[in-house]
Amino acid sequence: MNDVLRIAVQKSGRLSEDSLNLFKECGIKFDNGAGKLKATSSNFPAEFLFLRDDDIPGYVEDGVADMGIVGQNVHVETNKNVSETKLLGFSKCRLSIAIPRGEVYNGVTDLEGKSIATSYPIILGNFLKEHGVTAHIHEISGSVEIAPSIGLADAVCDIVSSGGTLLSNGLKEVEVIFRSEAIMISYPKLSPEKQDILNQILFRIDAVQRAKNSKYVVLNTRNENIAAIRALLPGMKAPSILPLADEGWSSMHSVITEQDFWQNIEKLREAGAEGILVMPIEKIIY
Ligand code: PRT
Ligand code: ZN
Repeated sequence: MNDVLRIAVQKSGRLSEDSLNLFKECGIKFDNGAGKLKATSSNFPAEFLFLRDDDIPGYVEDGVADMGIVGQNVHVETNKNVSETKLLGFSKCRLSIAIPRGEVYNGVTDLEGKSIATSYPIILGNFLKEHGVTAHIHEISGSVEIAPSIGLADAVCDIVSSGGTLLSNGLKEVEVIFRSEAIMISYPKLSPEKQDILNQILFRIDAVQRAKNSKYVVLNTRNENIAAIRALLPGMKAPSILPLADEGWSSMHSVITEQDFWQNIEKLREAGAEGILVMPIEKIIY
């Protein structure tokens, strides 16, 4: 039987779109039509399971799924025995403690003896323990932010992204206790065949991620400026330099990170670069 890697992704929620795009950008095709619980790729040895994010670490620990994508918050909170394979850079958020806006806060010791509502009792418990604070953790599964206004708790510990939800519930963020992004987790005892398929996916993800951070830059300049411009274009190896039809002019081609490009754009122009074109790159393979 040919091996197929079983990949668990969130069925619908904040991780879904970026998780599915990641595989699509890697050229792995599959049909994730509405309501589907499972899909098989038509061009890669992979099968997708669409699940609730909280269930994914358990499936991966048991080997029902070989690999999965969840937030680090869910990975750490569920505390399953899985391998941490790769951070993916999307679904960034933080887990924070917040208190009613009108209250004074001088530091963690102010939480002593208070009750804190959260869906993350493990991460919160670890934080309080580390700081030697004893508080009552009130575990609830949703709508955590309304807990103080209905008298259920003195404070909350919840996921924050823009901060809008806290604000609209009259709360202020006082401690960031954990920072999270999407992480790829995998079954620790994959067969060599499945590990090989996973490695192929990781290779493709690296190529896509590298490309996302880079731009292909083409510019024209007088030949006497080439050395100065070259010093501003780190490139993958060295820039390609091609003569233009106009005597004494060349075009220079290079790949640079988007950040380097913006940092150097003024210097490039001062050094004599003209007609600068900046193009997206789809994949970079070293
Ligand atoms: O149905 P299922 O169980 O699969 O999904 P879910 O409802 O448990 O999770 P979902 O889809 O809301 O989030 C999935 C993951 O996305 C989380 O585990 C985090 O890792 C990450 N993430 C990123 C977030 C947010 N940003 C986020 N803003 N998860 C939740 N929120 C919520 C937060 O709980 C709060 O209610 O958004 C609100 C705060 O947002 P702001 O922008 O108002 O601060
Ligand atoms: Zn969930």
